[in-house]
Amino acid sequence: KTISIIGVPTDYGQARRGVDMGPSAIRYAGVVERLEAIGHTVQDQGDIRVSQKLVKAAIDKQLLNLEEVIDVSTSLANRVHEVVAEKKFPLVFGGDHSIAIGTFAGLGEHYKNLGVIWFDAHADLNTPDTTPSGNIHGMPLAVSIGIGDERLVQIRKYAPKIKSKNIVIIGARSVDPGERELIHEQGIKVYTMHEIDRLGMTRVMENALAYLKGLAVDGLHLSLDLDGLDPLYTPGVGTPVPGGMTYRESHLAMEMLQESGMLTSAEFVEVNPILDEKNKTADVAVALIGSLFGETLV
Ligand code: DIR
Ligand code: MN
Ligand code: MN
Ligand code: MN
Repeated sequence: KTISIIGVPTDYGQARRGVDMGPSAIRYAGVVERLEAIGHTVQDQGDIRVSQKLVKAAIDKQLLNLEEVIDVSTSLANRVHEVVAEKKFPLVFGGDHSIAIGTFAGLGEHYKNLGVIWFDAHADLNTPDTTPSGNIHGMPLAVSIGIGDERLVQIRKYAPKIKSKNIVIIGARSVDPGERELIHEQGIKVYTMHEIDRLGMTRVMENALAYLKGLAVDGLHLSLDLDGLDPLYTPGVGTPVPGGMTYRESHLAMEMLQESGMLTSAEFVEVNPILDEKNKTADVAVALIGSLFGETLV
């Protein structure tokens, strides 16, 4: 299957400038060459057009840059929708994690029962009522299950985009009180760092994939926030949290996803080259993408 790369150079979902350069950093780290070297056909569609700020002052402090996020999410959703309709594999590069709102909006009409692996230090389940920051990158999972600002929830005019029980969060270690409530209320499956320590990544991934298989998912989306890894390996992120997944644990997770044969789309987000050390975080992203798409050592 042809891999179709879509860059989303936006930083509107959070407060630190530079994450809009993520797509360039990932391309510069050699992602196309890496995928072609293992025999994939890759079409780099370039970047979604992201406009300058549409609204000068914040209207709603619980939903910063709302108009801009709606604009970017709508364009991305339309592009992802087309790519899937063309039977290609969407590989999306952020940009901050608010872009997942658009990705799911584009995927949702194609899958009745999409499975989701959310690899992240955070749960991204805040709402305008629970957000501690007003940053929309902390809200994409809530929006995609139909909870939050109606204009975000209704992108492409349908909701919800995904089912709560089809979500598996892996690597969480910074969860806000409102998010914890939503996790319990919605029955969202979470493997925190504690479970990864106790069970090891092998069993976490075996359990996660068996769980999703048991739900008979008709597609599987990986949303990988680079802050899911320990900041030792991925320092170029806006909200680093210590105690994260190691380089090898993350690779193992990618390899097991590849072996499952279930993956139908993926996105890599929150690479911020301004905060990085010599493009280290983009290099890690590209190495993980290699494993995800079947690179082997021997
Ligand atoms: C925090 C941080 N939970 C918030 N979220 C982040 O602002 O809602 N998500 N960094 O990736
Ligand atoms: Mn995130
Ligand atoms: Mn359609
Ligand atoms: Mn995160």
